[in-house]
Amino acid sequence: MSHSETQAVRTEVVGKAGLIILNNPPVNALGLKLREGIVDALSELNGDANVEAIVIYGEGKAISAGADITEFGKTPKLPTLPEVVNAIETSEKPVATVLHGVALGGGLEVCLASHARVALKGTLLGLPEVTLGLLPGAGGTQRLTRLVDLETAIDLITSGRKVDAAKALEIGLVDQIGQGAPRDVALKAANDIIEGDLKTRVTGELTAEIDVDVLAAAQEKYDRKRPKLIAPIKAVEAASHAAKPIQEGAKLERELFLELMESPDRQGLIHAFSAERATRQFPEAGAQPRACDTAGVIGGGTMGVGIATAMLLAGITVTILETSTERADNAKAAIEKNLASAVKRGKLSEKARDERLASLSASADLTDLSDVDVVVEAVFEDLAVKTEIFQKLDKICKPGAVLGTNTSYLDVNDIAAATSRPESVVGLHFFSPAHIMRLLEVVVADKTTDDVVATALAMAARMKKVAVRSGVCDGFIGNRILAHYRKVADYLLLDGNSFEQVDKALEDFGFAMGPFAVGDLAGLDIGWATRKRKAPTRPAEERYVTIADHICENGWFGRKTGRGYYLYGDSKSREPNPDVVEIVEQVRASEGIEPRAVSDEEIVSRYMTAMISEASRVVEEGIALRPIDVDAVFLFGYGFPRHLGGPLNYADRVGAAQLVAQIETYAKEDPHYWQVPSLLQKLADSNGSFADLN
Ligand code: T1G
Repeated sequence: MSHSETQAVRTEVVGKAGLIILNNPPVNALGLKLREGIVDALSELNGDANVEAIVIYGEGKAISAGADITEFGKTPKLPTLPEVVNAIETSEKPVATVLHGVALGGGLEVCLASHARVALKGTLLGLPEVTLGLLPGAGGTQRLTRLVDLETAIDLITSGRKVDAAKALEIGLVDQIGQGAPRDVALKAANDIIEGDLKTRVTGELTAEIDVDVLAAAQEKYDRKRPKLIAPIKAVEAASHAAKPIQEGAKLERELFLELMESPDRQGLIHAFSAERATRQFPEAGAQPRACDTAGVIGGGTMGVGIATAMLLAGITVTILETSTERADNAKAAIEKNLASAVKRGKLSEKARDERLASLSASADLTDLSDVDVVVEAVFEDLAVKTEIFQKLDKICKPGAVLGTNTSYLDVNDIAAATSRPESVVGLHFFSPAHIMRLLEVVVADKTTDDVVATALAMAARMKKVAVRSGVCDGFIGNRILAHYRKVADYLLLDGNSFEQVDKALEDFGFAMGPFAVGDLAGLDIGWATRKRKAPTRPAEERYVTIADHICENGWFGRKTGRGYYLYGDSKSREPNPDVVEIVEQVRASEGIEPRAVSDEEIVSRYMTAMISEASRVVEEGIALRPIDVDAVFLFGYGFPRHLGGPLNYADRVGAAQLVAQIETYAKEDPHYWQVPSLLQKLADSNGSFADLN
């Protein structure tokens, strides 16, 4: 093959070794160019009398991250991945693969079909298709089950979990661990094959040990799992065919794969995959970021400790600042505890933990922040307190320092106005626990300059956060939308549904926890404080539900006080709090309400319609750049069911016209709360979708 034809794949003959070199940045996704190139290269090298062994390896960061996700939903052009995989397996000359970086999905399937696999230390291998609503569709379920024991194969296929090279060697997924650059390892592998030091075998000719009890247990597990997703169930079904001849089993697997390709789960999960990456496209992303290697975090409470931990884990040097050395030391100890649990969870080596701790200092003296690149303020949610701190920072911090505030709803413009450098002030709204939750709302105030926004983006990338750009409004994107739709749960409760039914209906829909259980977890006093803050500006015509206030007046704030909507004793089950049931009845009676419970379906419809309504306003006002940004906020900050892809992805399934009709129906009982957003009306009138706006 001439090198000019397709740079994506090139061949090279070195002595008796025939090399097939993949080069399709950024991750050697197996798009059409690569598929064609591999098939052509195999026939070329099989036809070359000098070649006695063929080795495939990748240039760039990985051998291959799998099928090209951007091709999904379109008619695949030939050759399909199964055809590529078969060409490898049926090659006359032995074919080895060298795995480096990651070998995922179709990338691993290509390697499974080769006759020997050599992985570089640290390589990650996996079949993550189920996380995209699919199953390995190029022989993965048929060949993995021939190489490793069924239980391990089923676990990897249905969880999408990755294993590293050492583990892969241990379970029989790879044959050797290679040292050095992929090319050198490839040349050595070819030589080892020719010399008989690397055994080759045709995976498809091996026999899979199929144990029906293992299959049944896996099916049962995924039948019971909530939300119930079909991909893992179909993946087990595909694996059950692995005792059949490879071509027969692979055909049955492909049929199941194509069935899943058409499923709503696949659409939602791929949308979620794209949402995680699309949000990086801020208009300011092209600006040159400022430095963000050293940071000061002001406030040693839950948020400050979480933010400091997240920054330390990202290799940023941190000074945690409190009002006294004792409080500062306590905050440092809390950070050390977070790092220790990261080590326990296998997320951090002991060595790395010690290095991180060496770059952590605690202080009660604001002037210790005079030389940091970035400051993140995470103190009490009070404008006066924050502006006083920013006035001091303005005098202390070096020119060019980025001044971030973790406020969850205050106007970042007001905070910026307290300084002589408003261009350097930006909102960095983390979500608790800040070292675990991936969402970061980057709130761009009127005077925030592009390079400051770009610095926030760069810091978010280092912390592996999903950064979403937000404009300034009360609650930014997530909390503003939450404040709106959360009221629906209270209206449903007041009007006749029990809080357990509302929670259960939404958990059956796919939320990890219903709104009342979430309130108990977060602390009912937080919502109480927000309602008191907003009381002076609450419109007279707004329907206000006092149930939660009565609960809080009793000091029942949820889990942290042992009781809220539910009782939190030592029993794992969630027991409704009878005193709250009584409060609900008293409030209904005092408002002359004849309780009328609606169906689970209507609970979901009202809740989601309210969420979508406020989300469409947030997009229309430009607070969020695009619908997909709102989807990312809810997927990565609010536990929105991932297979639904986010509220506005889900809205397109319901359809704008249907949503408008639902709002008009509900508006008959409460015209103030239920109003049709103009963007939704426009989409309904034009038969458009939120996807058109991404
Ligand atoms: N196809 C197309 N583009 C991909 C891709 C893929 N498989 N994987 C990554 N990218 C893009 C990504 O969108 C981003 O683009 C850039 O590469 C860097 O990615 C038949 C059907 C490999 C661990 O599920 O897990 O094979 O935003 O920012 O953090 O059975 O990407 O720069 O334009 O994520 O270093 C199965 C998905 C496919 C792996 C790297 N494979 N990818 O993470 O970088 S289905 C997967 C990842 C399949 C077969 C089936 C990660 C990564 P942009 P990134 P990263």
